Amino acid sequence: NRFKMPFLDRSKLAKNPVSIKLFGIMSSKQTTLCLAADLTDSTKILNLAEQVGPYICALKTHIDIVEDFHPNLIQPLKDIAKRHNFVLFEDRKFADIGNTVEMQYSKGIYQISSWASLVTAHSLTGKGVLDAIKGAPGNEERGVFLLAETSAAGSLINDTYTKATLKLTADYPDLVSGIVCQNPLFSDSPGLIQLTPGVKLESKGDNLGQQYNTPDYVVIEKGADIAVVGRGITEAADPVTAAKLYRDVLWKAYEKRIEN
Ligand code: BMP
Repeated sequence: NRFKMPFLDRSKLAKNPVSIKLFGIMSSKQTTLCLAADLTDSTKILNLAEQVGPYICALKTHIDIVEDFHPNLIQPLKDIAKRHNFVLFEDRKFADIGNTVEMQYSKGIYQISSWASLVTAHSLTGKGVLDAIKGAPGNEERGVFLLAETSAAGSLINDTYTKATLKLTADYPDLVSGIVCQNPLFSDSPGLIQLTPGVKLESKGDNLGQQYNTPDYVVIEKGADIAVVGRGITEAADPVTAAKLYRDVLWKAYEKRIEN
């Protein structure tokens, strides 16, 4: 099963090109850390990306929170991602009918499909979302992380929804990179990546329902392959030291998990 398999072995079983790339980056840079760069200022995002670039496998954005957004932000962000070898990941959580998603993904001021190798989507509206992302113009290399669970307290997602999401995933092996979830929902399908947000070394949550677990717990007990860390890094006194620390702790947990 995937919990005991090294990433490089799993990359051979992955069908999505971005997953294959991610497994390679994770192995060579020895990092499973995805930074949630939830900052509202372009320059701050670029500076942070440059500084923590060596320690992350992916940089996750919410591009619609950037107050001074200009398309000029994208090229330098792509350059930094290339130089430090990490993947750009827009956490758009698409959830509309396919036709609307296609436009949201490729048009408007953000033109997400032209720069983000990875995006998130809700499975709520079914296969149309995936068909839209698959067929829209933009970068050839694209992957989707489908939300099967959330870290939010009181989430309306239930077991039936989670199971149906996994079933949908199976129909799009070449498009779906992985699943966003909190529990080890799939032990087979080693080509799929488990992405787990709500990760922090300390603190139990925020006042808006976020629920945190520690890096060790999510990787060893809950099967996380990639851990998303936002405020644990962005709000640390020294974000670069914090990123290094999260990277090290997460990687040790992964090594412990695959150890026989
Ligand atoms: P933080 O570590 O600061 O709580 O940030 C978590 C990030 O992960 C946010 O960008 C949020 O949108 C995202 N996220 C989450 O927290 N829980 C989920 O279930 C899914 C998410 O994408």
